[in-house]
Amino acid sequence: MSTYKPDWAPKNAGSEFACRVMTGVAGGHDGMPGIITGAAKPADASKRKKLGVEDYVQGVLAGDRVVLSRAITLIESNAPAHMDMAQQVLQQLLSFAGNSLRVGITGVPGAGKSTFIEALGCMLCDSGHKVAVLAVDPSSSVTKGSILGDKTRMEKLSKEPGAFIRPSPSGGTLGGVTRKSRETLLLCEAAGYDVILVETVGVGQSEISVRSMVDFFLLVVLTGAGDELQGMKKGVMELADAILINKADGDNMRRAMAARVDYDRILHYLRPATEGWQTKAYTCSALSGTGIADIWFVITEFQEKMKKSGVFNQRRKAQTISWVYSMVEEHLHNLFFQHPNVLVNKAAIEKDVIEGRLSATMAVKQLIHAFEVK
Ligand SMILES: Nc1nc2c(ncn2[C@@H]2O[C@H](COP(=O)(O)OP(=O)(O)OP(=O)(O)O)[C@@H](O)[C@H]2O)c(=O)[nH]1
Ligand SMILES: [Mg+2]
Repeated sequence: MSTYKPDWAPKNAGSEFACRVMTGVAGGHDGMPGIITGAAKPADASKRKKLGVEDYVQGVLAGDRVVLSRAITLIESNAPAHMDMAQQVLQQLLSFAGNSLRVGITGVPGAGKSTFIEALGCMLCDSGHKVAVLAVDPSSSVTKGSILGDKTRMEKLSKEPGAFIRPSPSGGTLGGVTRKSRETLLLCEAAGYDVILVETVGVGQSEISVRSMVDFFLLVVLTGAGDELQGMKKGVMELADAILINKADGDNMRRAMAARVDYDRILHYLRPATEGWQTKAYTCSALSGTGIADIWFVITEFQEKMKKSGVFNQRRKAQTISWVYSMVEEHLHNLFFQHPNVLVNKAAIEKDVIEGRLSATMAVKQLIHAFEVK
């Protein structure tokens, strides 16, 4: 195995400088499928059996995690042939999807979302649930990172036989990531996962996107006290079905309790995210596990109440329909902005608008005309 010196090693350091950076583990580790790094390809990679639509469908329905992973990879592929096959697989699995509780989890970086998911996920696996963890992270396509890429943060959960963890797809646009995450969610449900946890980092658009694919939306916050409360966008709080003040432990305990009162006061004046449900603030320590069972109780109470009132199913139907139209919109948007006639005329029309020779409305007419002429 090759090694090299870390960046901070003295330039002329010899072998007496004991620190080396080793390449990562390539094979199966801790019961997880191997992650292929660099040249270290497992011998059977090229011989891996090609799966047909029926193999995918049966494998997913049987709860085979390897087939599920491969089905998700198919869903994530941008190659036209794969997309076609992925849709055939999805179509057959659709009637087996839907039987889960979908929970979205958002919050600023470092709020403790992953630690919380690990604690909650392990607790649920212990009580017989099958838990899938997904991520929506449009920024990862830029940074090439992934919010769930750091396996060490969910080390315990990844060892649970009842858990399935999938890092965020690198899909480019948020629309692409959203489609892949939604379809992945459906595949996980067909594979028998009855709790789906979707983590997203709090960067605006992705929160709205996750809200639109889950039943319950949880906002994880920290006690940065007053400033954070001031800076927090009202919009984000209005998306949440519960606000969870994490790191309520040690010296932070008292501040967390105070923050809870502050949040509750503000929530009282905001429009709740779900009709017939009052969003409230709670505290927990994802690290020690205090408060995890309580927030799960809140989530299941929500599920029970909303199913009874019909809001649960109504929301799911509305989410699916609005997903259809948002994909139509995205498609039309791309058709327009990639149309050669639009591309040719755009700059001149913009110039005329900026310099006051053309009204905005007339500009629209000209652009649409450019788009429509054959
Ligand atoms: N004291 C204390 N530390 C915590 C708690 N929960 C998480 N942490 C620590 O906070 C840091 C960030 O936790 P993560 O779970 O990675 O946070 P995250 O929100 O997933 O972060 P991103 O994925 O980067 O957005 C880690 O060092 C955790 O150990 C908690 O309840 N108490
Ligand atoms: Mg995280």
